[in-house]
Amino acid sequence: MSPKLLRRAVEALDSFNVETPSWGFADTGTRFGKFFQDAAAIDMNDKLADAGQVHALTGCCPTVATHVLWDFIPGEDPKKVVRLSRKHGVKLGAINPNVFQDQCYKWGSFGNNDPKIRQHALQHCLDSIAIMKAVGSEYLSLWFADGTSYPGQGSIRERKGYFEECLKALHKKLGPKQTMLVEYKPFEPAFYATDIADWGMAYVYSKKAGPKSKVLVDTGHHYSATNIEQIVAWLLDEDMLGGFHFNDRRYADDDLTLGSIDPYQIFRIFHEIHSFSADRGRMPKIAYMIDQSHNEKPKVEATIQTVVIAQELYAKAALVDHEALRRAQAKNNVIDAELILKKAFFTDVTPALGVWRKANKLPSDPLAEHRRSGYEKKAAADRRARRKAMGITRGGSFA
Ligand code: PSV
Ligand code: MN
Repeated sequence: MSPKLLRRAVEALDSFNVETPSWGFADTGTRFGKFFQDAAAIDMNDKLADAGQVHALTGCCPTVATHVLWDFIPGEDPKKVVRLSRKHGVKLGAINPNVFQDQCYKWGSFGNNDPKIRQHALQHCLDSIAIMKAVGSEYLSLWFADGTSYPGQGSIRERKGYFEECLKALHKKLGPKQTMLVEYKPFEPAFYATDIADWGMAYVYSKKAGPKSKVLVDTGHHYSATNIEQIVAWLLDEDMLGGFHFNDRRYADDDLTLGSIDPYQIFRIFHEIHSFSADRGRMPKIAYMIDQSHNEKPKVEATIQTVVIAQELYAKAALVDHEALRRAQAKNNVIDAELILKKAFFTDVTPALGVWRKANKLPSDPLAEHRRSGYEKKAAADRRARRKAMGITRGGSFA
């Protein structure tokens, strides 16, 4: 790696942070069941301790996304969670309202044909804005499970109208430095017509809601073969890209570790961002977040693995020679253009990561250091004992 490229990669790493999700440290599973890990977080203190461990080792995860119903105790001052996060060396990031879990949302939240339920969902989101204010968060991250599972079940246009109304009402209450992110997902739990199924719908809703609303791209929320980097490029060009939920997928919303299936795709996404920044002379403001739930991998390890691969791919994408690419494109030199991307993708950025970690007084191999630290073992023993004391039994017949 030439000194020039090394410098470029290190500079890119300086500007890259990624948010960890509180829910990624707790018990999760599939709809077929859960396989528990002793080290899984029990409460918010555990989740923030785990997030703190990831940040201490990687140096680029200073914030943690929270889910309102899973992380905040109703009636309790949210600042308590802020104090807890400080104790673990992290800050609170995006606030995720939850309008999908309560029984009242069987027929939807913002898309429900009952105005009382729509109002109830809206109030929860407004309460979430109050939490944002209390904890100093910049992002309200919205995902809706709304949709219909059978043709004819609901009026697609009427539901669209309900969504527009509610999102507009919500947008009105955002503070000057607050942004709402609208996430889309093609299916699940709705199987016929999800109310925000793709980036176009999220874009239209955001545009109608107001300038503080942007689109959130969850990399797992696309059909196979969707060209996600093209969506990213369009959203960037329209100044409508607000953030990412990173994960990888093979079939549906698999929540696999970023880059485990298709690292080149994530590289191409980052390339669009670097290319936009090279053309416009400014890096767009994007909230990079992880949205993964691990059932088989140890959760903290999987999160560290994700962060490290995200840094690697971001640094590799920073190495693309934009001028050479432009020249090749101008001449319609397809092979050279493609090879320019491949060259950056296949460059070993380990030296740059090493320099960046050393400069930031971080371990050269965060995953190895985590394993060496014995954190997982200690957390497992502590959390096993606490579960026992609390009378929580989660094992099967061999427990
Ligand atoms: C839904 O699949 C999603 O991607 C949303 O971002 C949720 O907030 C998150 O997963 C956690 O369930
Ligand atoms: Mn998501």
